[in-house]
Amino acid sequence: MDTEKKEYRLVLPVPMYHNDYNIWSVLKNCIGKELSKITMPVVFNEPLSFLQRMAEYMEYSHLLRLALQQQDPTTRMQYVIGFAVSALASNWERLGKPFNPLLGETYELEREEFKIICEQVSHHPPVSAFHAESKDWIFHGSIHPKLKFWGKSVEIQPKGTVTVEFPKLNEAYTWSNVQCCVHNIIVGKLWMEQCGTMEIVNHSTGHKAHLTFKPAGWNSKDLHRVEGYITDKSKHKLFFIYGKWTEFIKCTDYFSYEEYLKENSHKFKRDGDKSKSPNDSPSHTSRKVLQKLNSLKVSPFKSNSTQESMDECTPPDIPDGMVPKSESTYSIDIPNSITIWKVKPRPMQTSDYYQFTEFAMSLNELESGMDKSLCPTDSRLRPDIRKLEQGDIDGAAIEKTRLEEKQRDANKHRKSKKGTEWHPRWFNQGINPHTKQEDWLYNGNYWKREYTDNPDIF
Ligand code: CLR
Repeated sequence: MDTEKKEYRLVLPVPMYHNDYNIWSVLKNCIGKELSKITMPVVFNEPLSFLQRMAEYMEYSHLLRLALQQQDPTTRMQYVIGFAVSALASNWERLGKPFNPLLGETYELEREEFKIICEQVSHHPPVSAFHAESKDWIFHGSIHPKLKFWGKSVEIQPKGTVTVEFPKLNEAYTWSNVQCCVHNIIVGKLWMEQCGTMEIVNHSTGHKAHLTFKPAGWNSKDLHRVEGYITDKSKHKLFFIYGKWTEFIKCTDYFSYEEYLKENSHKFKRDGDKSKSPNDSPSHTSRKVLQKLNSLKVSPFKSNSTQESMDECTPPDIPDGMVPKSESTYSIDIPNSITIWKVKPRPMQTSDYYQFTEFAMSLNELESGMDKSLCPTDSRLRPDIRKLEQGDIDGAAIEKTRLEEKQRDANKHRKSKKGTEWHPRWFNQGINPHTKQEDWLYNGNYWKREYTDNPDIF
């Protein structure tokens, strides 16, 4: 048996090419278009496919093992919260665009504690499905990232739910990820935040976690903050959860939190007053953007966006081009708290490697022996991603165009011939028994490693 601990690569083969292209110069011609249909120059990409990016949810999967070790469903919920939030941590400062997976592309990852298989199951709309399992848990879901372009920011909603199952306990949890906003598309340095609410439901016991990912405000005190509580089935608040999705998640009992609030109420009042300053209204920022958009004869609010999503992640009052700084002095520590999750530091040279985490660095590695076992549609075998990873930008661009054209031709061919519709190989569309909603469910066959009739997508 394999007793030796496997070692994975810690950096990419070459440092990235730092481009000084302006993203606005590409996107200004694309307002109103569906962003998944826009071909972006390869210099805006990071050398990973979105399927590999999805596998990054697994970085802290040991939290699911810890969850299962807890006797009490409320403490299990705490670790599931830790897992759900930690899954988003690798997004911090990652502003490269992962490659759009090709229809039928797959990605597998086998690690000590788990294995995961991902497949691009639909191209328009783009839907990526995944199924991960260990001896203790199953984690699966599908993601359909919907991009909306507001002018100075891009809003990405990862539609779809994810499910964690603990078969030994007959317990299942589901939630949906919050939306992500990329700011400063027109001028300044890009930055990103995740905001909105996340509700994690334990379908067996009725416990719920209600988490709010806060948008950065004027004084940036809330940048990256996550806050919320756990309730039982009769909606009693049991625990208070707080932290930052980029750093840590802590938990304390709800009584300690209320006591803490009472004792510190003077602090919070002052902060609240400040944020309601009367001269918050139409900022210099938005006026400038509107002028710019007017001159292009487009309305930032006319695209196919809805008002409802506008409310979740309102453009912050941060002056154009500026990046909010997280205020480290404002660090709450509430009595009786325990730390559920803490982020691992990024590798030293991360800024020369697309801000990758150590885990991300290893995802496109062709490990020894893989050439024999890998499914021929695996992301690791994509020539455009490999070329970008090796620093060959021109080669990557040529390959990317070739693959996209090849995909278009194949689609056209299938459309013109009856009985040749596309069917994913490892997932079937079905109803998620917990949410009763449509989902993509794994058919259990991938790891048999019988890869015949592979579509020729590369
Ligand atoms: C965020 C976490 C979600 C799943 C998800 C879906 C789409 C991803 C997004 C995450 C992170 C940001 C992302 C986006 C697709 C494109 C965008 C990678 C992982 C990058 C930053 C590209 C932005 C380029 C614009 C400026 C055009 O659960």
